Amino acid sequence: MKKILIVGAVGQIGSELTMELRRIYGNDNVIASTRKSPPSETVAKSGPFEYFDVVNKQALETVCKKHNVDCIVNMAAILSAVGEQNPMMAWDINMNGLFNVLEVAREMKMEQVLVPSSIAVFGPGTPLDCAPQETVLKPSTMYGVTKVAGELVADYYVKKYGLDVRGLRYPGIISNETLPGGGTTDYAVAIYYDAVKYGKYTCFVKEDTRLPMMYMPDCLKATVDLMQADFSKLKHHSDFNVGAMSFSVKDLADSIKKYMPGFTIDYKPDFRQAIADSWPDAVDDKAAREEWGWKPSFDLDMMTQDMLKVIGEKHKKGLI
Ligand code: AKB
Repeated sequence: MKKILIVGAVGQIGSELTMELRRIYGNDNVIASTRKSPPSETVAKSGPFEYFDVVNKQALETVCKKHNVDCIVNMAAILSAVGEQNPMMAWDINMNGLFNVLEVAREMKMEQVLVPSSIAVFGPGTPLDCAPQETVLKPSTMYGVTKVAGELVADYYVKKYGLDVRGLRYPGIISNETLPGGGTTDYAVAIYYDAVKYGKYTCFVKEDTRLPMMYMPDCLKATVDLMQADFSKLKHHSDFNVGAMSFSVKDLADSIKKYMPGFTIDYKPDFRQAIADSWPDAVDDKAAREEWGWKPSFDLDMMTQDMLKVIGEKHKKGLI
């Protein structure tokens, strides 16, 4: 891979993935892009940056030609909670954006496309205790619908055109660099910020809500490992389950209390409870482990210690 375009480089995963790929492939070889929000100083100063809307195919094509892009990582998406407020916008950005990415990659004969999926593909009918790789995919959110359709479309491009398209079903991602926006699993990030700032947190899902989660360093590793995997060895392409941790909100709060004994939590469940209840507790990621060697590193307490340390330092410096 010579030139990688990251679409959605200002978001939670996109911003950190940009820096990780710049570290691996060189700053000038990773073009960050977004629709309108300005990038962080780190992203803006370390390499090329472009503004365009992924639903505008011509704009995407122009940027790809300008930089001789041969790999697109499409991180632009409307997530589950915001998608329920505006389903048509979720469809437009998630599906039409994806089609543009795949079409431009096909027309320009690119080397690779990475299109993320999510645990949101699961829903009623999926075994919720540990979702298998192959199972019923009947999500109840528009975000989930676009992710199921996205996986199918991506696999179609692999079969029909021989395009190298890959993707993983991200669980809730927890990080301390860029805040997530508009997802159901956002509580697992917000809890750390509120713990540091106020010593307490009001959670929008119930304490026994248990979902699959992953710390950002593992998320970056999973993404890069899949991008670097030997395509000929992959049996799956755009729908890999990737597991790391599975914990309830109570487990999460208890983990924080180990390092901040005064921390308190209360619960005010809202519409996101139903979304969380439709997703599995954990996922079976045997296919990812067998086909490209996936192995996570962080457990809940390791993550909590790191999150509290980094967010605590930011707080002391007045950055949050
Ligand atoms: C969301 O909560 O919508 C996302 C996801 C699990 O894909 N974080």
